[in-house]
Amino acid sequence: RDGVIWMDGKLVPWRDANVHILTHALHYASAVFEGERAYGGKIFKSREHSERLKRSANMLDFEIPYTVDQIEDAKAEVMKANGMTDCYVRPLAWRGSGPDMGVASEQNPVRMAVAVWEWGAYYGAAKMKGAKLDISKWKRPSPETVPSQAKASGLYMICTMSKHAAHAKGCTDAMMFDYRGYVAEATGANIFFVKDGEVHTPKADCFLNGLTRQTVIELLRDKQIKVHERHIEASELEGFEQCWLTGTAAEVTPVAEIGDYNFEVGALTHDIAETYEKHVRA
Ligand code: AKG
Repeated sequence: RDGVIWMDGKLVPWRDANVHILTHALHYASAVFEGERAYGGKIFKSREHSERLKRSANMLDFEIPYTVDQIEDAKAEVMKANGMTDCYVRPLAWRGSGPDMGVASEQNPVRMAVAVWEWGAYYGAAKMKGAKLDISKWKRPSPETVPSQAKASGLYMICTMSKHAAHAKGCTDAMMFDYRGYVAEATGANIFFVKDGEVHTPKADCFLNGLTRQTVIELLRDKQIKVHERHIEASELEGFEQCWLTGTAAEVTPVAEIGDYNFEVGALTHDIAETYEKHVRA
């Protein structure tokens, strides 16, 4: 693959952007990242993503040695160097290899990289016809167990396992319940439901309150549509008429099935997907 990656303040060829095998993050998951999309040369909610990256690192007990402005510059620099205007942007920060090996990482340098690449429809054909979701056996843990508002690589472990299980069953992705049994989210996207013209979405109290989730809620409220952020029981799935997923990568993707339940890819789903698309490009 060609192109360059921004790494610790320098642009390095894609193939040379490597780390040492004793990198703390590889052994103990001390890494945080962001997922951003640029549309027409401009990253949607760029500053919010950079601020969240720094906050996520703080939640994992490390400090990124760059200011938000410097992170903004790094993203712009790597996009320009790769000649990209419409792309996915992936900043990553982690604890590198230190003088000693072990769980504690105070002495390990904090490192950072930003990669960009083209990423089309996250769920492929499901963007049009609706995703098919498996129900994961893994539950999103309590915020007393993990820092759920950090976009931390380690928290994706159960997401990867859930998505593998879903793929093995021919599904697009998986929906996870939380530790209490409430509906939580998909493996890399938040979830919304429609019933009687109103929207219901799980309260983000044990999973990441996505920037796309927040944007979609605002866009719906601008349309005078009622949005209920609340705990959703498994038994309610049967009564919902439409369903969609939101995420930077996923954008707004309709859901056609969750386990044995079917949903219509209906008017409101199409409408919010289109409104979101216009909004991010505006
Ligand atoms: C996003 O960029 O929307 C994510 O949350 C990351 C999901 C992924 O990497 O698949």
